[in-house]
Amino acid sequence: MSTAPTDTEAWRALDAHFETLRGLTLRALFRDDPGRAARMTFEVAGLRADLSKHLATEETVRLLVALAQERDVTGGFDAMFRGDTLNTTEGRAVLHVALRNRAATPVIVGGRDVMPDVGACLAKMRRLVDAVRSGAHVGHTGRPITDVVNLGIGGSDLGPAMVCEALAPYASPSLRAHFVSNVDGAHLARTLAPLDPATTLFVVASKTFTTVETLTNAASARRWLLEGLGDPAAVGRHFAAVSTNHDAVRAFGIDLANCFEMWDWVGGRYSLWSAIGLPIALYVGMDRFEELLEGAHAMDLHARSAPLAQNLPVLSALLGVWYANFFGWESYAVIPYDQSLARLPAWLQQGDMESNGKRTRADGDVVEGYSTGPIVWGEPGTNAQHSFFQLLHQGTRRVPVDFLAPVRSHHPLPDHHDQLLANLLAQAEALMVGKTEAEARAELIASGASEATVARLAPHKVFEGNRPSTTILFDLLDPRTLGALLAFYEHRIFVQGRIWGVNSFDQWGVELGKQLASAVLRELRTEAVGAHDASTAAAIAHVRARRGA
Ligand code: G6Q
Repeated sequence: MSTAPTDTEAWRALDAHFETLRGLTLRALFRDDPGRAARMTFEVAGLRADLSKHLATEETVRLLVALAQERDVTGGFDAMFRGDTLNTTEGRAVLHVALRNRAATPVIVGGRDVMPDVGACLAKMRRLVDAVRSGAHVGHTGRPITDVVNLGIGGSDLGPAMVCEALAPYASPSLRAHFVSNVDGAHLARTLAPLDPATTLFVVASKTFTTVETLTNAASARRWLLEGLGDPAAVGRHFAAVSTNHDAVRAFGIDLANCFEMWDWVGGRYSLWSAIGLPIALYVGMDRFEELLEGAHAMDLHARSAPLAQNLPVLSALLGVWYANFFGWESYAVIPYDQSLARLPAWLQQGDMESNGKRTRADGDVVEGYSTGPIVWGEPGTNAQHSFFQLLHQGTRRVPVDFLAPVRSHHPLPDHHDQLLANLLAQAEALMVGKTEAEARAELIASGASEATVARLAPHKVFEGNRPSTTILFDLLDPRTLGALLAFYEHRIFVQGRIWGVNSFDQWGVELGKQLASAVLRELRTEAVGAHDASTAAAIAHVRARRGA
């Protein structure tokens, strides 16, 4: 979608509409409209998403949907699902949805249906997964595999790591999953310290197989394995790879029989549904992995076919645009009341900020007069309540929140889950209704405070309220539900990118980091001198001198 969204009629109407809403309160919206909660709650693919606690009237929603129409969000979904080259700067289709196309209807890229390749890759994954989990695939010394270590970074790490943690209740008790991403040697060394090379399987996950962090970790992992087992032939039974770059995989010494296919039409941050999900499948089994795909597919069907005004990812995305662009709010918090979703904010941070953190539009023009992707952050509740919720309740900044929780727990210890849910529901309500000065005074008086204490403390106990949130509840965090939840966020990102007119599928800012480090690395290791500012040059000289010392 080219052109600026600010040039649309709907944007101008939203600007004018925003002015009419000054003084709007959520308390009043609920008081005046008994049907609001029911009307703005959506049940999709096992998720129950309540969008009623948002600063939006029916007219706001109507205008936001008109914006989605003007930006042709439906056409965007059609183009994505059809395999059009949406990633224009890299000349690629964007087809993570094909990876979970459980109907296997043809998806044509470059004149060729990609679905047989997707199916073949899943079948190959199943063979290795079943063999490892059944004990048929043993290590070099004949012992079964007990530990899988994924070596990958960014999109080749965050998704699988997050999903493995989330689906731990479904894991085999005899197989552990570990994730090493950072080139900081501590990450690999600490992970390997308690492991036995004879029972460890490494998965080198790198779409390009050129990422220095991953290749450095893989080389050290291979050394560790060979030191432990003493035979170069051991690599064959202890290393698998996921990559588009088969030559580099072979050159590393990994048998192509253990190399799993990736395609350039899958972006790294959208790749957990591909063989990048191999550690997930090893950890929870191939059937569970396919259930994850099915959940995502259910959300795909909804995103593609539900009318815009009933479309959950579309509406959630539009509310995000409403806050980012009309209220000028810069961040967005995601708070899972579920410890096993602890890594969800990190995964979403990459998905959202790497996709929509852009200041050049897809048509090549610089974004002017509006902001694009917000800052995404979060931590699990209730922990977050004891750290940054102060700012959410009483800070000068406004941060819309997504609250997430399962109604039932995999760990039903007496009291725990009721407390968890009660906290979530109370927090969402408190953010919305706040506490007036009169209410704060009344509370203090009821507690027996003196007149002077009431006067002194009441202003500090005022909560402005009117702070919006979405609450997403689901029955249990199972693979299907998780798949639907993650696909919901992916589509939300897509819709926002479409509104803002950016290419959500390239990442030149990440590429820059890869180039910059290599020049400095050369200078740290040799006498080479590069052209740097005085501060960087001094830091390089300091490191060289200290290391020399
Ligand atoms: C994701 C990004 C980035 C990428 C990593 C790892 O969309 O492109 O996070 O996933 O840089 O890349 P490789 O998989 O090629 O090692």
